[in-house]
Amino acid sequence: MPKKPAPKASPRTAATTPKARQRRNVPADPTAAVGPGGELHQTAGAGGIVLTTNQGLAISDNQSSLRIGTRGPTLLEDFVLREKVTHFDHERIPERIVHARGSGAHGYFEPRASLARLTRAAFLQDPKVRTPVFARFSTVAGGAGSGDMPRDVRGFAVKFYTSEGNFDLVGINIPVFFIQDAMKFPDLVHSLKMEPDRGFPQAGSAHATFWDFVSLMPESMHMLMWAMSDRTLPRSLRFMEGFGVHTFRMIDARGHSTFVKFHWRPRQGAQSVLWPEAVAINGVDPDYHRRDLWEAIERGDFPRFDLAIQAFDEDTAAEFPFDVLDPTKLIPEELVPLEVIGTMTLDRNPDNFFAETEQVAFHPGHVVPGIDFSNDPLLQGRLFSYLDTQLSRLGGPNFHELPINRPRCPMHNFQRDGIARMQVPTGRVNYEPNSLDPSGPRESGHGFASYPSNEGPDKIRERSETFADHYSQPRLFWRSMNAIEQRHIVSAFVFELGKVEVEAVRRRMLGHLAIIESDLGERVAKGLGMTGMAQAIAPARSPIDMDRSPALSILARYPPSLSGRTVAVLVADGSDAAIIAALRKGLNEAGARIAIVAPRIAGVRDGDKQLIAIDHALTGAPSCLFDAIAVVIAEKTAPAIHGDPDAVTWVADAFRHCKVIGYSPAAAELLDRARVAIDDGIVAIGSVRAATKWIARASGARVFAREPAQ
Ligand code: HDE
Repeated sequence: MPKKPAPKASPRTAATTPKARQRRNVPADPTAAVGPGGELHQTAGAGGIVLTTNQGLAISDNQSSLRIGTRGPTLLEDFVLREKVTHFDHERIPERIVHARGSGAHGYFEPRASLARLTRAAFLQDPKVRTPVFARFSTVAGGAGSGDMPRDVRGFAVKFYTSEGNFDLVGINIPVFFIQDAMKFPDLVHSLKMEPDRGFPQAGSAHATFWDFVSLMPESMHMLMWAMSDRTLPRSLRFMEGFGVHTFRMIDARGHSTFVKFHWRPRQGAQSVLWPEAVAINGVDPDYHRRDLWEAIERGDFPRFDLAIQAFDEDTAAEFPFDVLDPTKLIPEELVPLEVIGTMTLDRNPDNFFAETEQVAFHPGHVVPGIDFSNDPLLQGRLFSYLDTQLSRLGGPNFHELPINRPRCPMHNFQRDGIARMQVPTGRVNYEPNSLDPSGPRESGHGFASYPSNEGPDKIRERSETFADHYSQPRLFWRSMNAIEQRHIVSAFVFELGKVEVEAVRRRMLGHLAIIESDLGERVAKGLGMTGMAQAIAPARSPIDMDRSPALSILARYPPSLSGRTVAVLVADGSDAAIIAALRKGLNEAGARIAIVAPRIAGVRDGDKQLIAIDHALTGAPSCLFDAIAVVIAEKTAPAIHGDPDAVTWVADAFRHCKVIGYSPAAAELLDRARVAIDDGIVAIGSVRAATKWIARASGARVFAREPAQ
C-alpha cells in the first residue's frame, strides 16, 4: 500500500519549537564546566535563564547543601534545600484506584456532517469546525508503574473541549462491562486488584479472588468472554476499538430523544498480539504501548479513530431480546448498523506527562446540551463517582482550573475559594440572584436541560427482570469468533483458571462455560484436566440462540496491510546492500517502519563496505517487539550469527509467535537451529524480487497454523 503523505501537524509539533527541541534533548549550550564536586555543569546557558527557587530567588549553588564546614552537619536554615526536597517529597499524588497506568495525547475531532437531525450538540453540527481533544488510554488493574501488556481491559477516555463546555466520553475497548449495578463496583475492583494480604498479583486477573467473585456473578460471563479473547492483548493503543458501553441519549433542538451507543474504530483496524508474546514484551519493554503511541505521533504517523454511533428509538429498543439499559449487553451491528459521525486525529504528544496525562480528570457527567444519560444503573453510579474521586486524587474542588481540565469556552459561576484556587475573581458579588452586578453571569434558556423522563414512583433496590439473561450474549460472542479466536479464548481460560488454587472456583466457572456453549466448557475442562467436574448451575433465564455477528471478530476484519507496523531486519557485516535497500524502500511504501538490528549497536558494514546505521542491538530488541522479521546475512559472517544464542532465540520466538520470517540463503542454518519448520510464512529472500514477495506475505495475517491445538 503506498505510504500516504503525513497529515499536517498542528503548529506546536513542528520540530523547530523550543519544546520539540527539548524533547529530543538538543542541548542549548554544549560547553560544560567541572564543579567543585566533579559534577559536569552546563555553564550559564545561551538563553540566559537563571535557576531560581519557587519564590523567584536566584540560586547560586544547586549541588551542595548548607553545612558547618565541609564535613559538618547540614543546617536547618538551608531553605533552598528544604524547598527543593519538600517539593520533591510531594511530587506524587494518589494514583487512580483503577486505570492508574495511562498514556495520553492531544488532537482534534472533526464531524463528518451535521448531526442536527439527532442532536443539538454544537460540536456535531459543522464539518468545518475542529474540536480540540485529549485522549487517555489505560490499563485497569495495575498501578501507575505497571507494564503495558497484561491481559487487561483498556480504558479509552476522550475529553472534547467543545464551544459549549467539555464533553467526556469515558469508555473502554470492550463494548460491555462486568456488572449491571454500581453497587457491585468496589467489590469487583477489590477482587481484581492485588490480593490485600500478599500484595500480588499486580495488574492481572489470573488469581483466585477475581475468579471467585466473577464465578458468583453470572452477569460477568459476557465480558469474561471478551476479556479472555485477544481484545485484551492489543498490538498497540493505535490498533484498538473503543466503546462508550452504556446507552446514551442524543437530544435534538426540538427536545426529541434518540438512544445512542458510541463506538471508536481505529482507521488501521484492530490488531492484537499473542499471549506468549505479550508476556515477553512486558519483560523487555514494559512501556511498549506508551512508547508506540509517543513515537507514532512524533514521526507524524497520527493515529486516527472514526467515531460511530448506533442510533435507535425507544420502540426499537423495546423489541430487542435484551435490555438496552443493561451494560452487560451489546447491540449487534447486524441489528443496528454503525454510522460514522466524525474522526479523531491524535497529533500532539503531551508537553508534560504529569501536568496532562496524570492530572486530566474525566467524568461521564461532563456532557453538553444535546447529549444526555440513560437510566443504565451502572452509568447512574458513575455520575457520582468520578467527581468524588478527583477530590481526593487532585486534592480539592478546583481541579477544573488545571490547564488540561479547563474548558476552552467561557466559564463563569459563583463557586469560590477552596484549596489551590487559581482564578482571582473581582468584585463584591459572589452569589446569585443578585441585583448589584447586572452584568454578571445568569441562567440561559439554551443551557443544559435534563431530558424529562416519567419514571414510576417506587423506590426499590431491584433490577429489572429484563437484565436476567446472562448467557445468550456470551454465546453470541463465542459463536461469532473464528476457530483461531476460539482457540485463544480456551487457552486464556485454561491459563487464568490454572492460576486459581481453589478447586471449587474452577468448577463453578466450568459450570458457567458449559451453559455458554458445551464445546467451550469441555475444551477448557480438558485443558485443566477437569473433564466432567463442572458444577451444575441453574441459569436465572435460559439462553436463547442469536444470529452470529461477524462484526465482533477481529480476524474476520483483519486489514491486509503493514501500515503502522514495525518490521525488523537482522544484519551483520557483509549483508547484501541491494536487498537491504529494497526492503527499506518496499516497507516504506507499505507505510511500515523498518528497524535494523545487528549484533553490535555501533554499526556494521554491508557487502559494499558501507556503514549500515543500526536501530537496535540484538540483545535489546527481542523479536517479540516486531510484527515480522527477516535475517539478511552473508555467507562469510553467517557462522558467527548461527552460533549466537540470541540470534537463535530471535528467530525461534518469531516462529513460535506465528510471525512471517524472511531469510537470505546464508541464514538457512540459523532457521534450522531455531527449529523452524518451513511453511507459507517462511520466505527465502535471495534477490530483490524475493524481498518484495516477503513484504507482501508479511502484510497478511500471522501463520496461526503453527499454534498448538487447544
Ligand atoms: Fe470507571 N472509574 N467506574 N468505568 N473508568 C474511574 O475515575 C467507576 C466504569 C473508566 O483515563 C475512576 O478519575 C465506578 C465503566 C475509564 O482518567 C473512578 C464505576 C467504564 C477510566 C471510576 C465505573 C469505566 C475510569 C478512577 C461503576 C467503561 C479512566 C480515577 C459504577 C464504560 C479515565 C478516575 C482516565 C476511571 C469509577 C465503571 C471506564 C474511581 C464507580 C462501566 C476509561 O472514579
